Amino acid sequence: MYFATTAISLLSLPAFAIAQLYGPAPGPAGGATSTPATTALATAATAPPDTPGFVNVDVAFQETFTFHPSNFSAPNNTVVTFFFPNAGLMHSVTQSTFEDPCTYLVANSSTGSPAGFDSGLQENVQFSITITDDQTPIWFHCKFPLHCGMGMVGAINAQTSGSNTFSAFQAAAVAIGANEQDQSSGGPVLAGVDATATAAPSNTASVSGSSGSSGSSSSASRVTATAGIVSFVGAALFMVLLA
Ligand SMILES: *[C@@H]1O[C@H](CO)[C@@H](O)[C@H](O)[C@H]1NC(C)=O
Ligand SMILES: *[C@@H]1O[C@H](CO)[C@@H](O)[C@H](O)[C@H]1NC(C)=O
Ligand SMILES: *[C@@H]1O[C@H](CO)[C@@H](O)[C@H](O)[C@H]1NC(C)=O
Ligand SMILES: [Cu+2]
Repeated sequence: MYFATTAISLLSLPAFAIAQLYGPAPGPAGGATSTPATTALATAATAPPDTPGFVNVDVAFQETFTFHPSNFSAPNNTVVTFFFPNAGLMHSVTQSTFEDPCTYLVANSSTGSPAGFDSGLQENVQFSITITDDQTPIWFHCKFPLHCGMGMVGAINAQTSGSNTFSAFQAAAVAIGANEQDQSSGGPVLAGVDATATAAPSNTASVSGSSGSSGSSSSASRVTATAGIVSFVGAALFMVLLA
């Protein structure tokens, strides 16, 4: 109950408050809630800058329940790579539809539509999709319990005005809130509608699209990320002591 209430109010909190609430997994799913934070933090990865033909997205950007960027355009053949952190909490990149933001897009044999892409629940990996039709919006969410209902969703090539915007999609996810269906198992699924995943998530040192010079800056950002998370863990412990 506490978490559900928190979830609804998260969107109206300032970023630092969200960071303090971004803690261990709320439920037993994943089974890794006892992973020592200090071990997990050592290899946290952040998305390098985009290069032509490649878009890099942070999953759980700065320890918030968001993708960053969460709403962007990408022409045909763009490779979009999602960078999952290793911070003791799993996430996914799971295709859905505008109509059902927090529900995996299953294959439809009567229309011949393939299943949506799905990274499965992951941490400390990278997962890429390739845009195959830039004329149709691509909608996705994180399927870890409660995350979608907290607004952890994204859109690629969404309309910029009218009814089917990214804002409307995210609002629909938040309206579902804690009532989303449990779908934490399954994946990875190498498929997709208007974008296709071609390889399983993996923790590789180099990713297509990241430039050769990103190595040093990425270790610098790791240090920053570690310092930030250490302070948020400290703040969380403080809050526990107060409670
Ligand atoms: C989404 O991104 C597009 C650019 O791709 C932008 O034009 C639009 O205003 C954004 N919409 C929202 C709701 O942020
Ligand atoms: C498949 O598509 C048909 C026609 O659009 C629709 O009526 C049906 O509900 C879909 N089935 C599933 C499982 O989504
Ligand atoms: C991208 O590919 C789709 C599917 O083949 C096609 O319909 C669309 O016109 C292409 N977009 C551009 C800008 O050519
Ligand atoms: Cu998530």
